[in-house]
Amino acid sequence: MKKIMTLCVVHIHPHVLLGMKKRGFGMGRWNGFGGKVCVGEDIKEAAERELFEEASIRARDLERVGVVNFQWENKPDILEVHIFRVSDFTGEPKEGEEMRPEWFSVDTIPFHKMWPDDAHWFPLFLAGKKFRGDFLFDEKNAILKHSLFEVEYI
Ligand code: 8OG
Repeated sequence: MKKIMTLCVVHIHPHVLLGMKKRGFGMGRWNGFGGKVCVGEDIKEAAERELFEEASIRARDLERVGVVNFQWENKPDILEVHIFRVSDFTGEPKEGEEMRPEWFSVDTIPFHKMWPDDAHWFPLFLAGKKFRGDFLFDEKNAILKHSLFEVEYI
């Protein structure tokens, strides 16, 4: 089954806002803010809602820049993650039940405490590119196979 997910990375050069995931899937990793798309909302609305729920900020300018599929060996599910760049927002990032937000310089992004695919697509993200990708993980979340390419339109 395919699950559609969102992921917002606030990028106000030379900084990005990441959140430490405090519980559930991806716990202990820094990541952007996002989650599942609910019935009745479109993907962009879901991205805006999750950003507010997890970081207490409202996107004023968000653009979809990537779509990446994640699959695990011997598992039927496909996560289709829609990645958004947020380049303006209102409010103050605030810690919630799920995430602890923190600003990082683009030179010190903590890739060793992030999903392993992030080291692949973040450079494209930071360079302002649009991209599509596919990643296959093993049961320990190590990358077995991947493809990633720049696209003109997403
Ligand atoms: O609702 P939940 O917290 O489970 O949503 C998971 C979030 O994690 C969602 O924003 C999508 C995102 N996500 C994955 N896989 C990966 C990944 O491999 N890398 C990154 N950076 N984010 C991911 O589900």
